[in-house]
Amino acid sequence: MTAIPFAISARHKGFNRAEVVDQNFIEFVQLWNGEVRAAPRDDAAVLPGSALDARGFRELLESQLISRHLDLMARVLRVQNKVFYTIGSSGHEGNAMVARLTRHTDPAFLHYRSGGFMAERFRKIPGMDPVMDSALSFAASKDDPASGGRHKVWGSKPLWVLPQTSTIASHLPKALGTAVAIEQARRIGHQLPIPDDSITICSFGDASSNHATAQTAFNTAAWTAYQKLPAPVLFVCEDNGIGISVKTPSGWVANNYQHRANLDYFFADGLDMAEGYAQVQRAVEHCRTTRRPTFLHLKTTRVMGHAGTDFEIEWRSIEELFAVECSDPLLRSAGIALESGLYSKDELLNLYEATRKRCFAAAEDADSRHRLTSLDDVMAPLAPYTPAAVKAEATRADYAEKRLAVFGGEAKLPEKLPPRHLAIQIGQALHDLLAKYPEALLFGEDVAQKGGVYTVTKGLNKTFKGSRVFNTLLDETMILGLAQGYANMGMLPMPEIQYLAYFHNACDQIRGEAASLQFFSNNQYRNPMVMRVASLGYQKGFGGHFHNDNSITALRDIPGLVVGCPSRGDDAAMMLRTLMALAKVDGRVCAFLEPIALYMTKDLYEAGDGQWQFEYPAPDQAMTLGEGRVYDEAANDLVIFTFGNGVPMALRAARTIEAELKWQVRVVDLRWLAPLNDAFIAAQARTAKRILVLDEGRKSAGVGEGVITAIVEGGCGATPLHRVVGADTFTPLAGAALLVLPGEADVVAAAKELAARS
Ligand SMILES: Cc1ncc(C[n+]2csc(CCOP(=O)(O)OP(=O)(O)O)c2C)c(N)n1
Ligand SMILES: [Mg+2]
Repeated sequence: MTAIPFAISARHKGFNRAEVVDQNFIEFVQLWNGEVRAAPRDDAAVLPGSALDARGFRELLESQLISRHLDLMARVLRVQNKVFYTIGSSGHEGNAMVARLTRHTDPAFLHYRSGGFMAERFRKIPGMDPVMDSALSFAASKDDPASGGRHKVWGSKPLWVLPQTSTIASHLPKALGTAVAIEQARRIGHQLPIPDDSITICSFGDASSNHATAQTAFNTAAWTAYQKLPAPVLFVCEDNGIGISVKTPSGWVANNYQHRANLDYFFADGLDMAEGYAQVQRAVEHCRTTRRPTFLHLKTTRVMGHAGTDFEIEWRSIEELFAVECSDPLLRSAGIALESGLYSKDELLNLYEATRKRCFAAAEDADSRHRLTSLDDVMAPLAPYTPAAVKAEATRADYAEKRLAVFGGEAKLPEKLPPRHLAIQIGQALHDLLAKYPEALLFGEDVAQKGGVYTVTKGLNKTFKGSRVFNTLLDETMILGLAQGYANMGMLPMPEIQYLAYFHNACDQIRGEAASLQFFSNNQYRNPMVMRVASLGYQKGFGGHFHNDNSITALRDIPGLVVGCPSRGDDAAMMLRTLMALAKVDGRVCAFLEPIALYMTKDLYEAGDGQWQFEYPAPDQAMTLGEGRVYDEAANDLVIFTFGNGVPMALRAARTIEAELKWQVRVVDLRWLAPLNDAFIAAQARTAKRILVLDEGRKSAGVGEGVITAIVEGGCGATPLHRVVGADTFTPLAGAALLVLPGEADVVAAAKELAARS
């Protein structure tokens, strides 16, 4: 190995380390006086002892240089407002080896320092141009093929690079989920969009490896392999020894992962392609052939700081900076190029400058293209909705044979049976949907043999078997990561979250990840799913806050997410059909909130009246997104807007109000909580003399706030209005719970208050 002259970097004490790194390369080549050790232009075995041949090395070097010059270009053009992102890949260009040794059909979930990887992967499809495509992304151009100008992401539809968010480690669960899905497809007879022996690649930094979201993926990968189940994921930890300004303790990554059972550790020198290539190759081959989770510890460095805004010279010593800059892998690559005789000094410098020119030219071209200039343009891929196709899909009932088999004959079809309550009808609807969609999967904690805590999923595991209905390990982040993985592979996942309170510790998997994929990929990638969540308060079985969480605020503001909440069994069945159709047709991420307290509710007014049981809707029945249910449309003395537990509560209160105030009361079940149907709400409000908003959630940031806004903005702000809503508190155990949640008496009292006002 040619020694890298420390003196080169040391002579540059400038503030702009990008310029220093750039100059280092040029001077390194100019001053190189090593010996040419291989026969010049020897195409085979250029690098003694290396698996790399001449062509391989040339192409990798070219990819590394493209990545480097994209970084350098970004630093220059950022200040001219032609480029809007300066987190670079400099020092990590060795990851190009991972791209070369894998296939473009191996789904990749990449660290933000993946310029080298991308440039190399672009070679896999002739005619693609990594420089122009990347420049368009840097410039936030509408023509950016990855995100349509929404973000600088590493992404490509033809190259199977699913764009990632900046939330470090958040992509590890879905990368593992995709690996699990690749294997599970065979077991459920699902045709994969990629070859059966594909692996997934997931890269991240050394500091990120400590994150809880990374750890859950490592743990689940090992948990899977421990049971001898395949999980062909290649975790690539790009270890540059630092996270922004915090150093990773020396040796920590190796120490932490070298001996983890069922996570097979490999090391590769990403700073030196002569050494590293065969090491990366071993890891990739191990992952592909054994189908075991593989941890590739790739040694990298970080030159030019964390981002363009990171002036390292302000917070670390110049000696340390010099040392880091001397470990620049491009200097090592230049050394290999020269000592192998593959390039003369002039040829190498010419290539270096030609690549610079190419990157600047592409950037100038990108700067002249369209940008996103209207809100409609920005939002176009966020929440696709094709109502006619969704309706056709939701009401498609061409699976009669399968239904007969699942339910056990004509007479046992649920629509032929007497009216039933919510839990039963959700179970029946899930049977129907698993019959309708062979690619649908249902999974979560305790959902299989036990049928869930409330037996809603009872029988599904028996009917559809363990590869379609199964228990997961106890980890909500991973449940939702798995869901994204299955969806990435074209399946229709229905993950269950056991209680709404426990959604919150995995919220980012929906908020930051699943719901954002269509947006950041310009709708080229979709991860459709229907997440079922046992939700809300008032239940008599389990008390206390965590089984009675009444806040859906964390779901309401997630862009693009659909949230539905039925109050009765027939609505639940029809809503589920629509949600699955939204997922299938438009790729939407959906949440289905099941009010636990209504699971077993059979009666409405009096014990034994059976009035909260309904006939199961035939499979060609569904409801439209946003369509509410109105009880007593003609009544207008008082209109109560509500959802979930509030619906039967409002209907009971309405009886008292009718008796005591002689008002005709209309109850409006919103059913869809996100997006709220503002037009529907306003239309109902317009014909109301008085309005109550009954929201079982909390006062702050609850659904009620949205309903009132829709009423006011719909022009009905002058109508006497009152809100009945939960308190801003956690829910206590036992009877005290009813002090914080709205009750029937509160609804009646609120109506009387309105009466006193008018
Ligand atoms: C969840 C989360 N927390 C914090 C950040 C801010 N942040 C961005 S990069 C970074 C350091 C990551 O270091 P490392 O994983 O070693 O990657 P490197 O940048 O060194 O390649 C931090 C803290 C983030 N993006 N996401
Ligand atoms: Mg790091």
